[in-house]
Amino acid sequence: MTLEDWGWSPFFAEKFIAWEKSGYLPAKVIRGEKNYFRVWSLQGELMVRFAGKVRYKAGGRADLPVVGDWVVVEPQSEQRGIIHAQLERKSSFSRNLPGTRKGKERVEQQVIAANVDLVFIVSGLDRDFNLRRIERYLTLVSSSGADAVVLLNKTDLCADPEGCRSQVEAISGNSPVHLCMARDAGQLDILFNYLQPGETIALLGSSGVGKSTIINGLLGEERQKVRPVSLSDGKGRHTTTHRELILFPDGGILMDNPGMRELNLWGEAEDLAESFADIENLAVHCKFRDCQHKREPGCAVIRAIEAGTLSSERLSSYHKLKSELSKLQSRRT
Ligand SMILES: Nc1nc2c(ncn2[C@@H]2O[C@H](COP(=O)(O)OP(=O)(O)O)[C@@H](O)[C@H]2O)c(=O)[nH]1
Ligand SMILES: [Mg+2]
Ligand SMILES: [Zn+2]
Repeated sequence: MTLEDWGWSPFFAEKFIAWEKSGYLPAKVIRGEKNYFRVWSLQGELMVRFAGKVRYKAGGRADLPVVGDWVVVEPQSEQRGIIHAQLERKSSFSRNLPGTRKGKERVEQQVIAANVDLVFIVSGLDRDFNLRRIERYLTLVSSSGADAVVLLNKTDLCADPEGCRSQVEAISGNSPVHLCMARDAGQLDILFNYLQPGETIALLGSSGVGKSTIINGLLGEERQKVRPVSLSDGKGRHTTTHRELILFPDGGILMDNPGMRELNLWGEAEDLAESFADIENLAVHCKFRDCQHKREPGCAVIRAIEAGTLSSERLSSYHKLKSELSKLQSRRT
């Protein structure tokens, strides 16, 4: 195994130069536990904690290491070490962890994962299927700088998978959409094309859509715990409790994720330009440059809805996500 297998590149090597003489090692955070991290380094796997000063220097939760980060580790024994610093991220994706403090609404960035190249947005073709949720995921991924691929799993539970696929294709822009049935590992072949040495693919989606089953199918072994079938229609149980990176023998890294109940966006209104490119392209033709596409005269977006080329549900979804992002922006400044 090499550092490159885990995604090491000149970008990180340059950040590590400052630490080269220290005798510390670069290490990849591959799993987050409650009080420590599991990292991979050229000395093998280590269990590490933060040095107090890392916690102290971090401006907030968003600056602390997460799965996918490269960190600077001082080995202390064969199995243990200490994190002294975290190398700058190439990319990361975040959500907003809303909460209140002293009765006031507050916003807080939670970095979910770092240095992800591609996201598989997994959706089940059973009761989970929901175009609006897929739009939310696509927007979250476009804020992160990673590319997205949509996987519609459990084709065996759906009467018209192709119909669902075309509905998703209408909202997914440049992101490819694939149908799959993870229960039958033979049906996952197309996904192997996405696995590239040193590149990280994160699987995101509600609990129970089949993320861990997909990973097991690709690996050809039952590595990730999967929810028992008898319970598979009950919502709210997370079998995967930890975010974790898995290295493929032939190259490529997959990240399994626990389901997230609340997926509040963290980003900027401009991020919708990618996930709602159809609406933003229409908006160029609106009569007013600051048209809100609500009821203004000469609105090209409303015209498209009247002509049946755009769905009104998609426009309301756009309004909803845009207002969520604008509110977030105003609270942050
Ligand atoms: N019918 C059907 N069930 C599936 C398929 N893929 C996964 N499942 C089942 O869905 C349940 C949840 O899968 P799991 O991988 O734990 O989902 P995760 O929470 O997204 O990781 C399990 O009972 C799987 O056996 C599929 O293609 N068809
Ligand atoms: Mg799982
Ligand atoms: Zn308009």
